Amino acid sequence: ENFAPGEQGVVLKRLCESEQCCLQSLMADVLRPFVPAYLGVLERDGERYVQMEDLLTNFRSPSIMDCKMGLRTYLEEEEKPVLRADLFNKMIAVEPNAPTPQECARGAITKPRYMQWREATSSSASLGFRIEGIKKSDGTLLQDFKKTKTCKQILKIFKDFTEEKRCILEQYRQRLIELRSTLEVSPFFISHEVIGSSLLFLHDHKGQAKVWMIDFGKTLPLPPGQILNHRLPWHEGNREDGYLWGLDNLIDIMTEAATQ
Ligand code: 4IP
Ligand code: MN
Repeated sequence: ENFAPGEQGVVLKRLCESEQCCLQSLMADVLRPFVPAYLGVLERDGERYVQMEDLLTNFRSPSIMDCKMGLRTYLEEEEKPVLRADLFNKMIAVEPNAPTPQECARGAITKPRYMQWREATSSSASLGFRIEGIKKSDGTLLQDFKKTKTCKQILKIFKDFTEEKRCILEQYRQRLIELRSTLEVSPFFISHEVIGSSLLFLHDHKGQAKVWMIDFGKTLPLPPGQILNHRLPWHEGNREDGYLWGLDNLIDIMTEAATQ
């Protein structure tokens, strides 16, 4: 529901101001080669869309993996006491015993509670990233990763995803290492809290493999002068996101997959 069909090579995503701001600033940052090109705003049927480069166009029936980065996946300002039955239902669908007796009695939980449970049940809390979904080149969708938590499980998924092709795994590893060194010098990255953003992995049978940063709807600029480390633990108020810590762990697992 967030996307609309665009011209050849262009993705239309429902406009979100914080995302648009990020894409715009990223075009002038060292991170530019790691994000889809921003192509401006388009209005259609009263709805505004951000236009961006379609990353898939250079690939022939690509295999796609989305990894959500960071140890925290919701904004601190989302700490609202709103009780939501839909999130309670999503929780019990994965883990019937997860809610407390009080939560069961209410049949509802808050968003931070849901998001923290998602982080703890997956690898977000323990490794600083999690696998969200995979689409194989034949079109099969794999989305059952909500309980994928350990390095060993992730290693196996990386190997399955790449069919253990050394050349693919090695390109992914190289690209992630380049991304890390670029993030470490990026004026954009040091001054933004990056929440709920993903790394998009794409490879095809021609043997190309690449990674991009996507989804900046919850990436927010810090007040002037404030910076983040991106490797420190989060505590209420420090706004740390664990992005680089997660990337360190992701690179370690990709390296293991590439060297076995
Ligand atoms: C979803 O949980 C994802 O975290 C969504 O993030 C988030 O949207 C949803 O919040 C939350 O319910 P599951 O992945 O377990 O389904 P993303 O958009 O990155 O997939 P937000 O709005 O936080 O981006 P709600 O509030 O939309 O339900
Ligand atoms: Mn996403």
